[in-house]
Amino acid sequence: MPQIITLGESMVMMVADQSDSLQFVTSYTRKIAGAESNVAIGLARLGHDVGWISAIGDDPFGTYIRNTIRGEGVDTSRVQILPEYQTGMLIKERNEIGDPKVFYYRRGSAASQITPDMVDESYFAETKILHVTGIFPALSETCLETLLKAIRIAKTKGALVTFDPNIRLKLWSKEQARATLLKIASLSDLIMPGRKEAELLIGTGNWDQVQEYFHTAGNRYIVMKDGPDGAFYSHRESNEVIEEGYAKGFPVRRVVDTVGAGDGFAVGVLSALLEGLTLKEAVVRGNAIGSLAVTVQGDVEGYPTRRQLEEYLAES
Ligand code: KDG
Repeated sequence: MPQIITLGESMVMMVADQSDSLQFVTSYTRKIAGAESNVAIGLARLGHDVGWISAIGDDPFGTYIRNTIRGEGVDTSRVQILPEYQTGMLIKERNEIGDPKVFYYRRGSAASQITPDMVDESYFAETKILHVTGIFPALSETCLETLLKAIRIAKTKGALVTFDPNIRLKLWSKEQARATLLKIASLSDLIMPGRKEAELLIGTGNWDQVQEYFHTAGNRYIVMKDGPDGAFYSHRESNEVIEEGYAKGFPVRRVVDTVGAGDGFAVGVLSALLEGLTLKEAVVRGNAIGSLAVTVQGDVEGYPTRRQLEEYLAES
């Protein structure tokens, strides 16, 4: 049984081969997208035992997604095939500068039909970390209920609940996102918003206020990502400060695509905490993997193996 579990939707991703508006693009390269499976893949590359709960359609893209994720060493035994629904799709523009535009074709997808009965308690027997993001609960009411059930199970097993808000305003309104994500935050041990996400959630990206807000809400670990500059972190246990500070980002020579960097950051943080490292060390590793992720076009291609990570940290 996996030590880390995550759940969410993955989609086939078509990345435009030409950097034009999609109206003029004539060919695409096929890849995989999905924040939670990105994290699962990154953790498996570092040698961790990770499971991904999801659903796919009975279609070639679903098979491609499941087989690729399984091929990375992630346990996909809890991925259900729902023949009446299709696997979702995402199309991404190619950009020379800045974040690329993405277009979703995912409404009513197989993953949006996931229901709480698809999550069984026995799967959590050895779980140390449950990782959730704000994308899955935005897909449907039953996805939200499923996520809340997974959190309830994880808590009864004493697992750490980690939460990346990953706010996607193409999926819901600001008000809906804020209400639901603050509820999930209050159930989590660790929250890692970006500065803009903190602003949307609590009305400020000021680190002192962010720290106070989420510690008061019950989070033991808070990490606020500050883009390529680095990340703030704070760890408190029963109001006692264990550590807090700021870890600088790693310099990147050429940014190709920033999508997937936040998930890479999560891979670094979660893997390090699982290995018993401090939050500061976890954030440094998160920054390292985030910086590797932006050097390539796909979400996960830049995530390192254990050896690559060690070499990169030694050289930096
Ligand atoms: O974090 C990267 C994800 O945003 C990307 O893979 C697509 O999961 C995705 C989504 O729903 O936007």
